[in-house]
Amino acid sequence: MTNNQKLLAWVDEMTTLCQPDDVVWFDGSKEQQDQILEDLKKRDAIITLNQDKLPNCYLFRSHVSDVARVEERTFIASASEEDAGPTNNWYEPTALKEKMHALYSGSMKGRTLYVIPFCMGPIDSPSSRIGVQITDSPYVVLNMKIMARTGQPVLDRLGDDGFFVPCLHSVGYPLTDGKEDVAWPCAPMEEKYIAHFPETREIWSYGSGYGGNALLGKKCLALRIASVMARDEGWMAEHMLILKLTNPEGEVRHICAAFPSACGKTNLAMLVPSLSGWKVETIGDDIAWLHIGKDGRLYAINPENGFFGVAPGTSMRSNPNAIKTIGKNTIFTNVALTDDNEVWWEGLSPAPEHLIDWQGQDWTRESGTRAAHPNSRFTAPAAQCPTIAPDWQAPEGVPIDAILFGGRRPSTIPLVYESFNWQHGVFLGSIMGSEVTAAIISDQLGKVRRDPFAMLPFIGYHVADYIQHWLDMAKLTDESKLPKIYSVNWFRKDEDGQFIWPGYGENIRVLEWIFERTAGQAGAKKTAIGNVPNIKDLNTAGLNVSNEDVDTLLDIDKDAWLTEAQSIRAHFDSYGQKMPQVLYDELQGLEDRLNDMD
Ligand code: OXD
Ligand code: MN
Repeated sequence: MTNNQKLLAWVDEMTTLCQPDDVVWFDGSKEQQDQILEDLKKRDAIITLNQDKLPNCYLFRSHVSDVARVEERTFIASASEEDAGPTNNWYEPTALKEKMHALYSGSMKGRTLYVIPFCMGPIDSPSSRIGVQITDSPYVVLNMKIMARTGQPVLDRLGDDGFFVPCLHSVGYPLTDGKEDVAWPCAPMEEKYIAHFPETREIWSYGSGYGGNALLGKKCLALRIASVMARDEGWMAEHMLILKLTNPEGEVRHICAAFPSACGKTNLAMLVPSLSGWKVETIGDDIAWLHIGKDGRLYAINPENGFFGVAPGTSMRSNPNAIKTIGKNTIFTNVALTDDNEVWWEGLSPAPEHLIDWQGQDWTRESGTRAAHPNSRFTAPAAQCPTIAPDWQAPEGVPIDAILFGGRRPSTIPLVYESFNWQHGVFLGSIMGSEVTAAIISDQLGKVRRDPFAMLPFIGYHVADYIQHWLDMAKLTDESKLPKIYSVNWFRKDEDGQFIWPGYGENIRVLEWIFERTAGQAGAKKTAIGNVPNIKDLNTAGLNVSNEDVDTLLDIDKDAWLTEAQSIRAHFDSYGQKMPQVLYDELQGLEDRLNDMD
């Protein structure tokens, strides 16, 4: 198995602390997975789905209180509070370890402690990083098997003295003194801690079994801890999809795109183009690790091995490739169950007469409640995606030609525009935001919630230092070799509140313009905010949108932008003294150019 003394000693130490009944090293084998499934079935903690329609697919229902990432219980425990910055919850590391030590003490009584060696990124990629997760959740083991490369090949790569990020996880529900288990064990909210120790590269998670709180390779390692490693080592860990775009002539470009949640990242990564001859292939749908390659260009790998996608809204219309991906070997969490033992969620298809909802209750169309939880998920192997790029696991990654920053902005922000240069592009990333809609927080309606680089909950250090790191990347190479940077906005609305742009497959028209800009072909007009396509520069053939509406989508409203600039200044100010001065210079430049407009 392994001779890595550090790993063996850590597992011993954690076993003594957590006091499980058993210790199992997860080797990734089918036998071990089958054993885990059997154990879960015995205690009614898993629902076997219709194996003819959905082979090797299972459904889990979480506890009602454990349904999403808990940002208010997520901590960056850096040695100094200043290093966590204004956007993270900070906790003094020694005090936090003491507190959590007490919680972990005996927390796995009556349970099995699993050791999961995992690799974020292809096993043979120099850009990959290894973690080892200790967990008492069999659900986590099954999900980690899909989301990361796991088992013996990881230990082989780790070797006797390789580096790994120790990731300790317990659901926080010890079966002390014969206490009965429940289907979804977890701890009360005030006992949940999702803790990151950036200096020592450690992750300690306690009390939650769900998603990013518990599958520690994803947000905790591949974003929060990796963002710190990336700053120290001169690379970037970003909340971005990666796609491969091929034009009708067979030429290829690679694009990374960052969007806040609920903006259709997975849909864009698996886009079905409405223009014939164009092809989109998927490399990743959530996270990109970017390194400068030998030729000075920026290369991306997808550190993940699967998709942990939001189910509601996913359908044959919105994302047929996702639907095809999740037809087998998939774990569903908190979706509804049909009378045929299949799955259903809002937006999939017209609602059936009868369902069992995500809490296990009978549901009919008259119930007036949601049958699937809004954050219900599928966990599916990336290799099953019909559009997965053949080279999605290339160890060196793929060279990135363009980076897109997007958000949900009903007004002001045009469909697409291009930054003048890298520094201006970093400015575009730093001002990203999404308008708050009635579905979220009503007292903030219409306000823009800023989410720089879509990384707000995922930066493992001070947000201003993170932005400085983006600026510094240009010093590591010749700037002309870096990707061009774009702002996109599919979500402009008209006076009646209707979306102007059809989105989905029609977004290929925007990608086409970007493709051609990277080839120095398509035209654009230089404006106060950046380079914006003229209407003739966009391919509108066969598009069911009037020229007047396309004009609106590309228009720059001086007054709206001056108001936007004020809101950006307040946003920058809220990040304190450390904000790089060049960003204020960019803001001033924007205001000056706007004031020069007629
Ligand atoms: C995710 C998220 O689950 O961004 O990917 O929250
Ligand atoms: Mn995400």
